[in-house]
Amino acid sequence: ASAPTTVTITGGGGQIGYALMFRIAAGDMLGPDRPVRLRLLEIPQGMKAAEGAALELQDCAFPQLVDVDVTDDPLTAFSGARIAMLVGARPRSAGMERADLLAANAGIFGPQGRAIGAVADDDVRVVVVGNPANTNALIAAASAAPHVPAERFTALTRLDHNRAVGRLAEALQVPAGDIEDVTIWGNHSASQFPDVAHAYVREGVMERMPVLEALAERLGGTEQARAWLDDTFIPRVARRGAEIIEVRGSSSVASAANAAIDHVRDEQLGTPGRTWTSAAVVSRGEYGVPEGLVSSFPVRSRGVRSEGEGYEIVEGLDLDDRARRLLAASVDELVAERDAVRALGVL
Ligand code: NAX
Repeated sequence: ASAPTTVTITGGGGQIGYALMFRIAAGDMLGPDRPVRLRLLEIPQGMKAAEGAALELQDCAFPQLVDVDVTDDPLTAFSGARIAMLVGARPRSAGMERADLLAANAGIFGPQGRAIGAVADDDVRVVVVGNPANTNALIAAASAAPHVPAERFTALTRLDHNRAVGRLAEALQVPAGDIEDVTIWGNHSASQFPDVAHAYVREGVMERMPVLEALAERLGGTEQARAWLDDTFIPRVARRGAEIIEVRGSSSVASAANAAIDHVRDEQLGTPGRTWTSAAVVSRGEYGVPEGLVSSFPVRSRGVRSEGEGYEIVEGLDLDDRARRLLAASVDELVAERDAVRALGVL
């Protein structure tokens, strides 16, 4: 058997942590034949919940789960971590200003980034789930430098991506697995731009039809399809988190954990065929997104077998004026978040 892969989950006593760890231990993320060691990081108030979850993990007797540690010390939690899933964050409380929220989270993601730089595996991959995810990833990456290259840090927009796929599948009455090459651009926030201009619906083994054409067929014309995208699809995807809270009475948990698993699995094992998915990764200036920002892009991975492999931005897609405007608006928000963090002296 191969050596166990160490996966560190922060916020292991929280809701998403609870929904994540059983699926990881069951092999849903790295495959059924890769042994896993889980490390759960919590703050003192969350330790009991995480310890209880660890007891339940033992009671599952998962064949691939080698060990579970629960700790409130980042240096212990990230020691040897190959995969770090940063879920625990400071939520926005009533009346909290954006600058206070960013400062509180800088106080979490700065030290965690430093700990990752100090003790994680040389080839660690980090995904930030805790909000504001893009900017928290930026802070963690800056804090891990120079030990870990910034490209190893990503933020989760796969839930937005999966939500967009789900909406299209529903509208077109096809299985979600038949929708390909949707893109989420920008920030994981209401300003995100879910883009279907390059997306297809698979029809049989060899055929695929542009989503826009399929929508036009169903809705009675291209104009109707465009109106549906602008007035229904984009706002509903961007506001889906709020919709879940309204209907369910609690925020997205299982779907968020599922998206985090999809994100890590596709990076580690590779995206299928020539299709792509969405993830927030460090920009090198692609599509006019300022260098260094952590923004959502269309990405592919051929899997991580050696250092430096992982998500790569799909380049060369044509963006029309409307798409450029929508992306720029979300990027402006990322710039404002980065500048607010800089003003705090964090970056
Ligand atoms: P919970 O409040 O249930 O759990 C968070 C846990 O993190 C708590 O147990 C808390 O004690 C712990 N924690 C806080 N600070 C910590 C620190 N410094 N080190 C370690 N642990 C710490 O929230 P949950 O529902 O699990 O959501 C977690 C985060 O995911 C939130 O920030 C939430 O906004 C974010 N989300 C991000 C999504 C995305 O797509 N990127 C979607 C779902 C979710 O909203």
